[in-house]
Amino acid sequence: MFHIILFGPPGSGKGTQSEKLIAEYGLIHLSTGNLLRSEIANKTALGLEAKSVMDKGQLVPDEVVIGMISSQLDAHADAKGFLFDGFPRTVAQAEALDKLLKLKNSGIGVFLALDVSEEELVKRLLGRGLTSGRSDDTDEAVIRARITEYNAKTTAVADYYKQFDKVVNVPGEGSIDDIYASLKTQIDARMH
Ligand code: B4P
Repeated sequence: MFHIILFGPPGSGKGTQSEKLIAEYGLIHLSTGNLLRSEIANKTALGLEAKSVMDKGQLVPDEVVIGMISSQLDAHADAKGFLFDGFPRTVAQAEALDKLLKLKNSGIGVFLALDVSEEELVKRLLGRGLTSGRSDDTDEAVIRARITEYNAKTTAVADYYKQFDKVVNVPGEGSIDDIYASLKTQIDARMH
């Protein structure tokens, strides 16, 4: 099993690159953002709780997100590997993932971190907000709150994986295809 974590701030290109990576490597794509939006669309109790948090640009409680990932891992027990997109976003989520996958020393394949400047992130997300209908993309204050939440709670996740030598930083500005080529080079160097 080879697992990839695609990491980076909101709007760094995780969702965009994930679509291309799963097509290439045949991994199961687990995006906690997509899973949460699907709960919201289906008007579940979990979705109602998540929506009020997401609309403020904050992180959904760890136990909710970990529960969702746990069910997905069970549902895809025969997968050849997972591509985690937007998860883990806290150190508690990272530790829970190790337990769920029964990994020693965070034995994932690679942790790919996309680097993008804050101004570029805001520009991209406001741009997506014009067409996506995502309520967390239309208000610049909410976008800035998501970035603040990332800096406060999520950057520590990269430090967690650094102790196991899993982190590779990849420039996330430039063309989508060039960024994809850089990600692919890093994965191929570790996959075989
Ligand atoms: P996510 O759905 O993970 O969303 P994201 O951070 O906005 O997105 P992503 O990085 O995937 O955006 P993409 O680049 O595809 O999270 C949303 C919310 O859900 C969070 O704020 C939180 O509340 C909650 N949540 C999710 N996971 C959680 C967890 N584990 N724990 C707690 N809460 C959680 O797209 C951005 C835009 O950039 C697009 O318009 C795209 O077209 C564009 N773009 C991409 N690459 C580009 C490039 N190279 N150049 C120019 N534009 C580009």
